[in-house]
Amino acid sequence: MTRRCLLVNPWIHDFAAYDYWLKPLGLLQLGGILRALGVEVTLVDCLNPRPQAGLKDPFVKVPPRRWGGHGKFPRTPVAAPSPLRGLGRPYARYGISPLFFRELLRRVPRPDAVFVTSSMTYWYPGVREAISEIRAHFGGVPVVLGGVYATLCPVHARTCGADLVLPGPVEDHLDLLLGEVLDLQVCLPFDPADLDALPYPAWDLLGYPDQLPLLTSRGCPYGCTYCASRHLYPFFRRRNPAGVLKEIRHWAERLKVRHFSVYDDAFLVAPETTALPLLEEIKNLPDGLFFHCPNGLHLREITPQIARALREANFATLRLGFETADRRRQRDTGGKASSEDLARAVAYLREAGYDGNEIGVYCLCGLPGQSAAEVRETIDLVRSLGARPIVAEYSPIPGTTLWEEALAASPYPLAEEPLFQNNTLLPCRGPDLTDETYAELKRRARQSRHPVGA
Ligand code: B12
Repeated sequence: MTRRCLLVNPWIHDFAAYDYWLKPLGLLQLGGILRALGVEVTLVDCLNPRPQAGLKDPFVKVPPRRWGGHGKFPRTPVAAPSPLRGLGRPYARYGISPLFFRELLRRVPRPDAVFVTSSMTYWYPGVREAISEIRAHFGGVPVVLGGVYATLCPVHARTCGADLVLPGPVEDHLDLLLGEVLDLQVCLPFDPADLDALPYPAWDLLGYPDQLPLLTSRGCPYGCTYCASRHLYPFFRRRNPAGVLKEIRHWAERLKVRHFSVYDDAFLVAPETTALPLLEEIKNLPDGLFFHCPNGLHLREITPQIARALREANFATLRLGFETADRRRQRDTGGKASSEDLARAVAYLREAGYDGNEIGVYCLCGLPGQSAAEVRETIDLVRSLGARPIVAEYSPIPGTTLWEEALAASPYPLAEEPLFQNNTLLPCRGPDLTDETYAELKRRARQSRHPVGA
């Protein structure tokens, strides 16, 4: 008997949210795997305000999309959850209306299981709301929760109403999902440990492939103290460049995708293995494909050859992971990059033809023990090198090396309440990083835009 599964990408509840190349990659990877096994798969995407199942959401306006495949989400003010109420900041649900969600659920044939994904830990209220709606509609159908939040906060995630919380990569749970949840006795036609053998994500279910994410590797060989990559993926594994290229061609032809976002944590690390051969081949693809790197690139790997290859392969959005100009903190957080590495990388990228505004450099702000002066110095250094500083507020993440320090530095109960892990709260800031100083730093970074061509 054919099994049916429903995939749900839940809402975001936050003070602010913007769709920066955000797509539910893990959930649709699961969809691709299930389909390859003959399971019927449907998607309900709370973050997609465009028509779904041929229906329009009459309660929200569809915001325009920007070149490259990003844009605003529909925003509906909602009451902040009680732990955040005292802050007096407006809070909202981003995505479709709950009434439309219910209507979409009504259209879905009763599934054998519902799979819900999760992203930022502090977005769990959207997960909880989605699961409660699913339960009300499909009482008795098992609901399984996975994703980043489920992996980083598995105990807390059990309070969201799912029958099963499965932390970690979905491939680790296939025996359980197929055998126990779906009662399906199948032999996997691929090796789940081989990234090149996994079926493609079921992107055709998405309905608006204005850009699609690519993952050429999992994990990162660096162990930066603020980052959860090691915890999410303990081993650094890469795909074969030929396989990635084939996937790019597939989506460009099948879904007419023109923009791809690279989600890797370490795309450029050891570039001769994947990135360089891939970039060389991308150059030979038909014109009009663009690539975006919203996740910080390792700047030590940027050589003149890599810089030219990125440019020639139409890598239009670059974000470099610099984080701080403070030498001691550079070393103490993992030694990923020095100020000299930044200077070299920016110079090579400029030589390769990138405009200063196209080279976005992440500057972490609000790390435990970090002064406002350090952030200012970092912004100024980036600016002086001819690149664009981007302030990235620190989000304390369970399981990271910096977690204990974060707990000690924060006035909030970060461990008990993931809502306080929200980067926009600057939950670990020191006393000198007042709201006014933070606003001044943001202005300073914004004003750092260079005249075009400079
Ligand atoms: C791409 C990315 C972004 C993109 C897009 C966001 C997105 N798609 O969610 C951008 C650049 C916008 C972004 C922004 C930020 N990000 Co980010 N991002 C990532 C990144 C690199 C990849 C996420 C991803 O899609 N991975 C690929 C897919 C395949 O993985 P996945 O969805 O997790 O799915 C796997 C499993 O979870 C599981 N799974 C998934 N769904 C399901 C469902 C079921 C049922 C099951 C069983 C399993 C399962 O199987 C999949 C295969 O293994 C992660 C790091 C990482 N390695 O995961 C950080 C990460 C999620 N981001 C993080 C942070 C800190 C941020 C920022 C706060 C950074 C900043 N200071 O500005 C901002 C916040 C944005 C906001 N508005 O709040 C943190 C998490 C913070 C937190 N508290 O939760 C992470 C973990 C990185 C880190 N530094 O440690 N991010």
